[in-house]
Amino acid sequence: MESYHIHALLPNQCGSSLVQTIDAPLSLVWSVIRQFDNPQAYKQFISSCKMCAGDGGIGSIREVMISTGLPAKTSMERLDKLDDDNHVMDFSIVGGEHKLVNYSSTTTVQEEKGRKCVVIQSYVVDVPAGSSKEDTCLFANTIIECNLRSLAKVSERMAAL
Ligand code: A8S
Repeated sequence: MESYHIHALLPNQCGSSLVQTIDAPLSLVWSVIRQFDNPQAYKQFISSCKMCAGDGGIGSIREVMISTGLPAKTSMERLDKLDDDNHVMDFSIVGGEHKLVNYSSTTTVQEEKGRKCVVIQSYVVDVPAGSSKEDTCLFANTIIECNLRSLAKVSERMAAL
């Protein structure tokens, strides 16, 4: 499972991986993550999302509108992998108005003891000219940490129903 998160980094790139334990069954958590056409199901900072190509399968493209207050307006994102057997999803950012150029990420879910699971999200992104690896990763990590905490909340609420 860890091997999904090993990404080669070019000299001008940085990356990281974030881990979240969730007190809900894997099948439920995966059902929330896998909906490429509905990232707002758990991601923060998104005001809306529209599909530009595909219907949520591999190769689909979505355009995500970002809420005000962030240094970003839109993001065009392509679904690169959706593996329902191993619970792995990859997507890349292919355009938009923001500073995460060449961003690509992998999200996996694994079962833990009990009714728990562990979600790992890793990514690679270009470091923009005039910025440092540390600042670029800190920015992306902050967003992803918020999203993973939100995924945990949403899933745990659903699991309690
Ligand atoms: C994800 C991860 C990230 C999304 C970032 C890091 C983003 O959607 C936001 C602000 C930005 O400046 C970049 O898994 C971008 O979605 C909230 C628009 C890409």
